[in-house]
Amino acid sequence: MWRGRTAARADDAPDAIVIGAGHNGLVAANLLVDAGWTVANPDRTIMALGQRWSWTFNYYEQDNPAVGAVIHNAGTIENYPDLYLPVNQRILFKVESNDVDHSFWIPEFYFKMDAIPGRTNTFEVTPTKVGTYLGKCAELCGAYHSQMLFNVHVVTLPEYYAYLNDLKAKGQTGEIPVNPETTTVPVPSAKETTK
Ligand SMILES: [Cu+2]
Repeated sequence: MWRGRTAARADDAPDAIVIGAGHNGLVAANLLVDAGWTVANPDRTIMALGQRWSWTFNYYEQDNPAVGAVIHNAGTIENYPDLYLPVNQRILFKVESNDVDHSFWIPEFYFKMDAIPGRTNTFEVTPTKVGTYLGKCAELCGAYHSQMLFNVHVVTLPEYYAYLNDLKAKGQTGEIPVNPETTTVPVPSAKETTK
């Protein structure tokens, strides 16, 4: 198990603290974590599901009276999904793939984790700064790999709940599970012809 801080900044304040269990104890750029490893009592649990070529996020808030449901948000090539994270909360991530190897990457967290079909990789992160960041796929996964972007919003806990309750009101409840049968995010025809 390792505990890493982001690289030193001028104000010496990391954007996030990442905790994981590695095979070799290195704070490596591409950390692989054994399936089944879990953080004890995380504040929040979120699944990041990669597929060609976007991300789906599931927020497991069914036991939390402030939300009371699993909430999902799925992106497409044309509409990058948002990922909301509450500041100063310990967030357990489960990283999954529907099809090929992807890699969940938030460059400003100095961390990425592979999304591999058939296994669950986990890590814990505690964002420590409110802000907006860009997330990416760090594993070349096909024609639209570079479109696998997502917007990361580190917000206060009340703002996080407000966001999830907004999605709940829109009917985005229930888990979108790993499902290799629904692998490919539709490619818009306009983009197809321009590539
Ligand atoms: Cu990818």
